[in-house]
Amino acid sequence: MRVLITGGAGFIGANFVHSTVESMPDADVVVLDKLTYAGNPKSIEGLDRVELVVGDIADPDTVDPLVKDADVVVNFAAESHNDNSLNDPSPFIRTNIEGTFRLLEAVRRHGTRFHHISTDEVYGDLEIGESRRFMPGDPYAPSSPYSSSKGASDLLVRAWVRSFGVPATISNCSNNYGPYQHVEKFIPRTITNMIDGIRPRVYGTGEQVRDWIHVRDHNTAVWEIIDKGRIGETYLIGADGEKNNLEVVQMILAEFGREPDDFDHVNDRPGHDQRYAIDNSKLVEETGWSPSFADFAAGLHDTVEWYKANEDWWRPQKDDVEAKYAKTGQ
Ligand code: NAD
Ligand code: TDX
Repeated sequence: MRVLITGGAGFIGANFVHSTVESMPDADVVVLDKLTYAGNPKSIEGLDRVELVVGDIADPDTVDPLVKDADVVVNFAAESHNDNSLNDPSPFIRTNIEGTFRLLEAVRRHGTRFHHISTDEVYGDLEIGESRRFMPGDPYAPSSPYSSSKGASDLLVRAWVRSFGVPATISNCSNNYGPYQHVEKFIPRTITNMIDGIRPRVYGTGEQVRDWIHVRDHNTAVWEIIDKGRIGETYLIGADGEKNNLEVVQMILAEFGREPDDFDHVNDRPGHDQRYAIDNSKLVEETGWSPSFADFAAGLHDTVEWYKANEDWWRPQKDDVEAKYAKTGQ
């Protein structure tokens, strides 16, 4: 089996490449990745049966021959950071919308199985304290240029299934954590700040809730959907991991033996989504999937250890990221 993994040098894609070669001895993997600031070839270095092609999903001449040779295409490639989308939305439109369109046109030509990776942020946000969680049929109500571009990409996939019979599925997952995540994101930023002796930065009140899932659990769910999911369907991936940002920062402070108030409140994110929470019952009922990293504290501890042990991986990104945040007072 030949698997084309777009965005396979990024955080979730690289973890997916690792778990695919570990669990599928008959799979050959081709990674198509533009190696933007967020892509790091070191994340997939030295793996057998993995070929890296450096290129853009929005370039049809690059995409077509790779899709032609693939049995399945899994699309992780995206601009993925909300804060960046507030500073400059344009790459989000090109990669997330036009890039998905180009992939869809190629899978339409070649009849290739396509799985599109998306986010729970397409549904907007929930109120802190309410019990409701996102369901697959909820209306789209994205808040940021990032989440609206992901919402647009999902709608293209749905239309290509309905109008052209493209064999595609979509998954919308909650916040991932684990190894190989770029230090611009909340958990790795906080961990690497601690390593560098910088106090963690909490946007606004810090009462916002995210539904954390270990990246390995996200990826086992993706393979379950590729194997057992119904074409044209949307599956929500989440592992009952709701925590507010203050709780997460305080757990990381405790990992470093620091006091629970040893952090700073900084400028809030404009349009900051308040709460995400996933109802995963459709995924569980249809595929039998269950998470293996149910203990967030243990998963977070392992993640802290990974960043301590892999400073050579993240160090080159760190100064640029902090310089960018300094401009917005964050
Ligand atoms: P990431 O930013 O770490 O990685 C994205 C990868 O895509 C990078 O390797 C980058 O070089 C590559 N890329 C960007 N533009 C490209 C282009 N035009 N052509 C080819 N490659 C390109 O992102 P991530 O956190 O791994 O997210 C992967 C996917 O999962 C995204 O679609 C994102 O929306 C979705 N998602 C992420 C999370 C999360 O918590 N990180 C949660 C739910 C869904
Ligand atoms: O330093 C920080 N301090 C802070 O309080 C940073 C970087 C973030 N935050 C807050 C903002 C959010 O409430 O932490 C929360 C998480 O922030 P991010 O890591 O930027 O993630 P989020 O905006 O929730 O989006 C993530 O999950 C959904 C991914 O980046 C998206 O790609 C995915 O779709």
